[in-house]
Amino acid sequence: MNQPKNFKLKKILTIAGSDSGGGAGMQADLKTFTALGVFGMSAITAVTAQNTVGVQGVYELSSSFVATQIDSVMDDIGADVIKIGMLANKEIINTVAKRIQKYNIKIVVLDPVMVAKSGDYLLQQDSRDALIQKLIPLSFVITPNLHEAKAISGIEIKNIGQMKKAAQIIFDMGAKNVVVKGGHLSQAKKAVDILFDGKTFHEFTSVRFNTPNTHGTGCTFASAVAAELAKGQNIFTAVERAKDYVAKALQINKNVKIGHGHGPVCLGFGIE
Ligand code: PXL
Repeated sequence: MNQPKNFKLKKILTIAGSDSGGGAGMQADLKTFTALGVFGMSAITAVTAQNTVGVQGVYELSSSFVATQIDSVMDDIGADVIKIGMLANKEIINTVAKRIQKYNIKIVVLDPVMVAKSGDYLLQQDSRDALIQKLIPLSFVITPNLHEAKAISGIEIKNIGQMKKAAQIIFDMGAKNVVVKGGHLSQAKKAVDILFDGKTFHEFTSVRFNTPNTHGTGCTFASAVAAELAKGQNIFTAVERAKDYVAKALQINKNVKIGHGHGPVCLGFGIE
């Protein structure tokens, strides 16, 4: 594809864990960035030994080596947007917060990853307060699912009214925008996500797909939001397009068999 002479490629740094199975984590992030036409870079926080069935092991990198990776990228290449996924522990959270401040990154998409679908912990349980205190105030948008929204806000979430209440509480912690993803809301026929920008609650509704291939949905969604923001979209349009992207990915992947469990959402091609 020929780009016009004045084309300015947008760059995103994902700070996230590696999923050896290729379905979630930084693998999902980089595939999504590529599919949406932005240049992806990575600082790995933890390496998981993982497949579509579960997580067999987690190896956390030292926070100082996470910092070194971020410095390597920022000192030479730079980033228009930072997307954050699995952070593993509070030392890494503190380091990432300091680097965001050092490099004065304004567009930070925070996916507050806590637990894998298999139930394995991706953030040590004593680290929630550090996430709230250090990273939420630095984030342009945070994208919790219902489980994470409950853990952060401290309230029970069983309906759309409570999703809005949680979004308000998390907004008051300092995030500029909050997307509470309602995909796990039981009994609902549609998947409803709430975006709160401090003034208005926007509701995004989509059909629920009947597919086992849902691994990496959260990473893919947050990465698509990050890509659209990098390309200059406002938060409403970025969320709208990211939802659309995930819906298309779920359509495309539904007949693909990868592994014996929950197959990946994002194959990285076939949409654009
Ligand atoms: O989907 C959350 C997530 C994020 N990062 C890594 C993961 C997962 C889920 O399995 O493995 C590395």
